[in-house]
Amino acid sequence: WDLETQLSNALEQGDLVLAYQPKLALPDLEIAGCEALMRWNRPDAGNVPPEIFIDLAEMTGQIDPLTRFAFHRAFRQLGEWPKFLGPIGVAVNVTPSIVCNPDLVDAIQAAASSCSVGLERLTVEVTENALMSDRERSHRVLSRLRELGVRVSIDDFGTGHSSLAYFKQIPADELKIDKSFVMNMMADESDARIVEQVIALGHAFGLKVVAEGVETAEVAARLAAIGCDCVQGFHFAKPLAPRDFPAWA
Ligand code: G
Ligand code: MN
Repeated sequence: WDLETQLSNALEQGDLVLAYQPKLALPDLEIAGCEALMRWNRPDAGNVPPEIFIDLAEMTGQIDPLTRFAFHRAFRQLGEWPKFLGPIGVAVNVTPSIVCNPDLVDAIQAAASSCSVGLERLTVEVTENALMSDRERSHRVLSRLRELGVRVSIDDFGTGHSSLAYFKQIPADELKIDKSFVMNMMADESDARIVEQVIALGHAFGLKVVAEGVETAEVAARLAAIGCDCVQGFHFAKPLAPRDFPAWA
């Protein structure tokens, strides 16, 4: 109850911010883009983890303004970063209720045009479960976004409830292998095999494959060896404050 009230004030007070974690292309580790991750800094009470406040926002109807804020802030950020970064793209996460809502398309278009950013610089990340909650509507929204040039990424792949029957018609450009498989792949050969086969599956369907949760150089090297397209994780960078991103780059 307390958090719910605080969350509605947090947006207005500027306590919700985006951190940016780089996505790097293998094998050269060029910056392929970044993922915007929302953080809630409570001045006197410490941070609330995103798993908690995003779920809370989804349950209390506050996810809509939060998502609009994320798109707008992320687009604005692209315009604020120094030119040497080039026209890098940004990925924004959307929840189950949002991906089924046709208003998403208008909100994204409005945010992009008010910041003069092309839609081809945006990736929308959506989990398998979000897609499965209302297949028809999410399919329609994502297909429309792709027509406009937005990339679609299936997040946390391998942990949700999608089936192969649905997979073959998923309107997506990218698969992100869930970090639970990636983090363990040097210790657990089963995880390594899953990662390898998901890469093959993604490529068979013309998708780029990203491994998230890359925490060591060994994992990065192995991913490069088995043909993964992109890596993201603490080994390269934690989610960074906006001004730290160009410094890191
Ligand atoms: O589900 P999604 O991929 O959007 O989750 C991203 C979350 O994973 C972020 O909260 C981010 O801080 C975290 N994360 C990013 N890289 C790593 C990593 O290398 N290891 C771990 N344990 N978590 C990570
Ligand atoms: Mn994500």
